[in-house]
Amino acid sequence: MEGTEELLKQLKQWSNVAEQRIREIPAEQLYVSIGVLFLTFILFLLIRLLKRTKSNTIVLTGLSGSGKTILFYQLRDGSSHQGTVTSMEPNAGSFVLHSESEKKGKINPVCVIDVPGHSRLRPKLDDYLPQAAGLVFVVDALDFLPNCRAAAEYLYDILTKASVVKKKIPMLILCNKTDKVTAHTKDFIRKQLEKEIDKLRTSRTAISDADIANEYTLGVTGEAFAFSQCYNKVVVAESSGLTGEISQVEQFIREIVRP
Ligand SMILES: Nc1nc2c(ncn2[C@@H]2O[C@H](COP(=O)(O)OP(=O)(O)OP(=O)(O)O)[C@@H](O)[C@H]2O)c(=O)[nH]1
Ligand SMILES: [Mg+2]
Repeated sequence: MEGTEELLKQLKQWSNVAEQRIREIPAEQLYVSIGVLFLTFILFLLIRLLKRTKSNTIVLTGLSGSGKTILFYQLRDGSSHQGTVTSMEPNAGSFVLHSESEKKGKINPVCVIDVPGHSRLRPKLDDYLPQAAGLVFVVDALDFLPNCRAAAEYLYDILTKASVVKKKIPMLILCNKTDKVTAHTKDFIRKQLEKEIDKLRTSRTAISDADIANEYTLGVTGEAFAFSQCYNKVVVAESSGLTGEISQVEQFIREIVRP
């Protein structure tokens, strides 16, 4: 008991001395010190924030059968591994792109995640979006028209997700399977998807509030939808996972994850 009283007395004495010392400091000096402390704190927060946003993850998404897994193999091994089957689990790997494996010097690896397109497995995408630095939405350019609506719906869902909008995650719409002459061009695919999303916009905003799962709305009201109106950058490119023509997707990846 006596010990506690003694300690309290001592503490009071110390606080009095501290108060007196602070009073003795000129006001300007005090403000400068507080300012410096505040700035250091802000700088520390900024460094933490910048470090966290520097992700090297690229997420491959798109409908089932569009060619994500073959692209994953091409990026990693430079080979299509003689075909694939519908994926039941995401594929993930951190590697230096196969086309860069001959290059000298240290090259930063890329973490690529291939999320299956089956509707039951699509919710897995939400697990990877927080760490995504870029998104590649793969479209089957060969069998495009019958799947246009479904692709537009999936795209709409992704482009209105808070995790994509808030972080403005850049997206590449990759028209795959261009090795076949009957494949549609990327301009045709872009225009069709824009038209389809425009229709979706009207129908989805007409649904009652309770049913709306989309977190953000797309485009400019009163104007026809175009990808250029998106909060994040959306670009279109072509590829063939089968023949290994993947330079455009590699370029997109390397613009985000610097080698
Ligand atoms: N002609 C042609 N066929 C391709 C190309 N890329 C993929 N395919 C074929 O398309 C089919 C589907 O390819 P996958 O890579 O398994 O498709 P996926 O997007 O991973 O499909 P899920 O795993 O179901 O989401 C396979 O039979 C491939 O051989 C391409 O560039 N050209
Ligand atoms: Mg797959």
